Amino acid sequence: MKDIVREGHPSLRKRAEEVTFPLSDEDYKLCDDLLTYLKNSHDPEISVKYNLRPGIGLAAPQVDVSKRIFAMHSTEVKGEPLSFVAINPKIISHSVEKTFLTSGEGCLSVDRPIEGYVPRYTRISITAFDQDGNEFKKRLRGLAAIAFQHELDHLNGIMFYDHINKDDPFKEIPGSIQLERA
Ligand code: SB7
Ligand code: NI
Repeated sequence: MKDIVREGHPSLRKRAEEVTFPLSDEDYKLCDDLLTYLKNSHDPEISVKYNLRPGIGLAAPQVDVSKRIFAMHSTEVKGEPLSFVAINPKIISHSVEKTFLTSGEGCLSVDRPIEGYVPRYTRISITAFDQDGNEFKKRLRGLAAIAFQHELDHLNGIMFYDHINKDDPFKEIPGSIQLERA
């Protein structure tokens, strides 16, 4: 897999292309690589050896592939372990309630810390396709929902800081609950 591209790279600002099935061998491998990267980034030995920053998600445009694919992997989220690849993902419904991480968001494609609240839906229902072309549905909430929305934004050329209030980054977000990261 190619290196993670950083802010200023045009792939991060494009709308990524819909994927068709069956996947090409190349796309199939890309899915594996995205998920493997995330798993490795959580491994204490591998992450140190290869200098990987831990991430809970990684989207294809971040490795300069402008396609609607991302992976998510987290052990932080309560309940079932969260680890999947999402192809042509969609949010089919969402709560009115919003949420935000009190510590803000970060991005593997952004090397500088950017502070401020990023409003997200607290609960979302999503559909996506897996690597074999099977559609699946999930309900996500809290950190998992936040991460999914962060990744979906990458497929639409949106960066997390686009959502931060420029005049007052820590301005209260109406109708929202705050989420503290463990
Ligand atoms: C904080 C970090 C992430 C999502 C939500 C809150 C993901 C960081 C890794 N990424 O750059 C993935 O696009
Ligand atoms: Ni990101």
